[in-house]
Amino acid sequence: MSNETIQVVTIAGSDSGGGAGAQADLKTFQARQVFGMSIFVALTAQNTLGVQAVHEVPSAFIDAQFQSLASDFHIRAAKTGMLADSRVVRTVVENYKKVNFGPLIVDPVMIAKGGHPLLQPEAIETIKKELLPIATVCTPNLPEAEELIGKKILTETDMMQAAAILQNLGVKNVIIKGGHGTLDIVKDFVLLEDGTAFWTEAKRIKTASTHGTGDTFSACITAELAKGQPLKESIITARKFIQGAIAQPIYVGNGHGPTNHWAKLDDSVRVIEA
Ligand code: PXL
Repeated sequence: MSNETIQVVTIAGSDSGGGAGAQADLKTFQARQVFGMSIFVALTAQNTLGVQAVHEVPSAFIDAQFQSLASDFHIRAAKTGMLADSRVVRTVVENYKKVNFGPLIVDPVMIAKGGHPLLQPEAIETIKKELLPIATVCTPNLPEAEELIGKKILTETDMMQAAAILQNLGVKNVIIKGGHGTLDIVKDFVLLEDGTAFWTEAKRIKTASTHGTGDTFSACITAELAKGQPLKESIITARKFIQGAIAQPIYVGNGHGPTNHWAKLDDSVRVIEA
């Protein structure tokens, strides 16, 4: 029978180094047993030391990729990663509204681990006004959440307020990731559509190999949702997957290495109802 196998798509940039971007998403989809597809919106020449060049994909070719997938496959969930600029954000939003790709997970990627910008600052408003209102889940880290709400996030109360502000922009569910903080325990705050909230917490792992962490986390949520898991369980599974992918190292490159997509779920992650 056609199209019964669970299919998902990442709408993202290519990381030639294989640790982040669409490559991290596709590896995560494979590890989580869903069939992964990709719509490339930008290409990076990149390794673990940094981003050496960026090449954007023309809108007509982004349209063509959407049409190719929409005309053949049954995609049950989608995610976005690097979107480069306003033109790309708008092209993705217009296409997404025309197709039926299921829930949309928006990882608002802004800068690469080494500091190279992956989103033009002018695109932040477009993300807020046009992309977040059609998103099911948004997964900013602390610096991204600060850019989106326009203020500093210093405390747990600030994280809770940031999630509420983002939900008011139209995204149904918000995860504020705490990994860019400094505490030994990393806490993420999750605000769900029905107003309930919870925290996840896990030990910080001292490592330079965290390239592609956000991509891997959001790709895992996408995979679990596509399999029919409820959102809360999908988020907890993704937190266990990324904890494992950071804690069970692989050794690739000389800089910020990738996470391990072969890793087993790390059950040390705790869930605290808010
Ligand atoms: O990890 C965020 C990210 C997403 N997409 C691409 C990237 C990166 C980080 O480097 O290169 C293409």
